[in-house]
Amino acid sequence: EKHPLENTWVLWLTANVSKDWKENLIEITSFNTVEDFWCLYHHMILPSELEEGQDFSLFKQGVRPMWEDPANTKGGRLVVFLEKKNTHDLNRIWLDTILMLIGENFDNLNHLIRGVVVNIKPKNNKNRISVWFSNKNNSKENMMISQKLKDTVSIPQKLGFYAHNSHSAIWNI
Ligand code: M7G
Repeated sequence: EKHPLENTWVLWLTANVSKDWKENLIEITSFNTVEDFWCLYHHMILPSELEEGQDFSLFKQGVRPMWEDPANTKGGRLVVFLEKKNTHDLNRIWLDTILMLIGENFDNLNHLIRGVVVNIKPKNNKNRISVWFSNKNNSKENMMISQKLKDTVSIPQKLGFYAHNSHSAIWNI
């Protein structure tokens, strides 16, 4: 008997082939048990093996990994920026954040989380891992989730919280 997860999760790839960002989004697969997650994880390439301009996104079923999805229009994201050479933290934080999300490890606040994205940025930009939240104005709850993630996953970098499509942080931890 497999161990069911609370939610079904969908893996997306952003392929970086078309100029139209939305056309690059490809739904790869979904899972809803612990065993199926590990099976997928062991067959996936690591974030550090993606090409520049590509992203992985893991979102709850029913939410597309885009600002325009009705579940994201009020939302925001917690972002960790990683030096390109820091592939160890990139792969580690990606996996450990996924485990926190699919394991629903945020007490009674799990429903405020939509998913997680890893962006492999071109050129000299830093790579990024972002956790997407349902409402950017739930600052107290979003901060509690973010602090727990920072402590549990052990993220030494400063984290910033941003509205979608904005580059000025609302707060940092
Ligand atoms: P980004 O990866 O969030 O990073 O978006 P940056 O703006 O900090 O570099 C990079 C670009 O991809 C954006 O300027 C948009 O053109 C496009 N893009 C990214 N996202 C997540 C979306 C989205 O959700 N919707 C749309 N329409 N475009 C997006």
